Amino acid sequence: MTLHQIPNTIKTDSYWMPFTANRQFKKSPRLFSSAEGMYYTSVDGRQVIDGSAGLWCVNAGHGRKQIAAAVERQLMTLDFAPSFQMGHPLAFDFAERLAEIAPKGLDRVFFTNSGSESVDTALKIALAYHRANGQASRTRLIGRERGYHGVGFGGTSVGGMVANRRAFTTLLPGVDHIRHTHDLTRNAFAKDLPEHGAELADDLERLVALHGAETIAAVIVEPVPGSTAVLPPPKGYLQRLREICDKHGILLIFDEVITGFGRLGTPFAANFFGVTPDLMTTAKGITNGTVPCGAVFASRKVHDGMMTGPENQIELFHGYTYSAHPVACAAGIATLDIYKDEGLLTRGASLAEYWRDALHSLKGLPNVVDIRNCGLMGAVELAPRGGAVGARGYDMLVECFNNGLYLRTGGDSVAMSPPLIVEKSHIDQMISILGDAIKKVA
Ligand code: PXG
Ligand code: PLP
Repeated sequence: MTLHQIPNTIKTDSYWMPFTANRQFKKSPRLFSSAEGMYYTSVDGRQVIDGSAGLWCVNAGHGRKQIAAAVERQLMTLDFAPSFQMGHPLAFDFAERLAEIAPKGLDRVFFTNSGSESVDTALKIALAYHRANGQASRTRLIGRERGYHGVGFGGTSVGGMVANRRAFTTLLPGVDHIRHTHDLTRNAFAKDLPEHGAELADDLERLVALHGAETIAAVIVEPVPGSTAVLPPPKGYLQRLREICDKHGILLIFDEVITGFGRLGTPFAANFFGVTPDLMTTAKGITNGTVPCGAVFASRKVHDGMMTGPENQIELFHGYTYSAHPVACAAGIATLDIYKDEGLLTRGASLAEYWRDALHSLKGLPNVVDIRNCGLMGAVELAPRGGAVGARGYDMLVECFNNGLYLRTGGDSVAMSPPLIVEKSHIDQMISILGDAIKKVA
């Protein structure tokens, strides 16, 4: 087989791939066939280091036998159980285990199957909570420019990545957005959190003045946006957002689908920033990426605020066939065991400085206009090639893959966030391949 050639037994026509340039991809597919620890193996037998923990989800590294064993056991014991007006013990155990590691006060857990479902669930809980508490006029949902909150209609509506919205026309009514915090003029090459921009949180005051606080249900932000290539919040920004929400009775939702489960060197970004939201959406690392699962963490205030009507009445008319799927719960509990035994929810803290310095060593290479880092998340932004936004980014993806590094690209930025089992030698390897690729695509 030549490089990346796929076995000719694989037909590529039927599979309509997500978030992929299908026709371009199928002319020269990039395929993985197995994975272990920090490495994928490509179908042509090469080791490719996983710079992005799969899609920011394989926090404990690949091929964890403990999770596989738990999944197999569960499938043989209780393959499925209904969770509407019925239950199974593992769901309660998993929720208790999650509550133990949750930011203080966020210990009520609603299960979903993905980040997108977690986001739509949290938005619906926010609306229902206000209605249950006599504030039915609070129907507006506020997102942020450049935000990514998955692909449901709710998440797409509050999301702020233009390409993800444009084709889908009007989306939800009554949604507005605060400004993003990306500011190359003032903050380029900032290490960790940028100095400038806390005042951008005041943009929420502008929307309050425009719409009236009594119409706003919730604000949703990623504490550190991931999909727009890692945009750490300016110092003090999230604190200020929390204060403004409190002042106006607006619920604050942190979308921690990426930042949850140790990516910043703390269990959640809420711990990292010392700011507690009212609702927190998670997925991905909750099962180490093995079995689809997500969870919304709610404060006692929100949860208890919904437990009001007659006891025989369903409090929240919402849920998924696969909410608290037994196999996902088994995988999740095994994952939490690994995180605990190996200290992975805080391990990133001991490597963050090394990660930061390694990334910033790329400053000065051709076309590098910004480097950003926070915990074990990092990004390098490249200037677009004249007239072809995204072309250089795509070339980076291909060049890195050809040379043994898998990473994510968005536009002309590359983003990396390795499994939390990463060693310094792995970081060196990633940065070396990345640096060579930057020079190559110059
Ligand atoms: N919220 C946030 C903050 C996310 O990052 C979702 C919601 C949606 O999760 P699901 O499980 O429905 O995909 C995400 C997902 C990338 C990339 O590399 C990011 C995500 C997914 C795939 C790729 O930018 N984030
Ligand atoms: N569509 C139909 C026809 C259904 O019956 C259901 C669930 O019963 C759904 C969609 C929702 O599926 P899920 O609960 O897996 O999200």
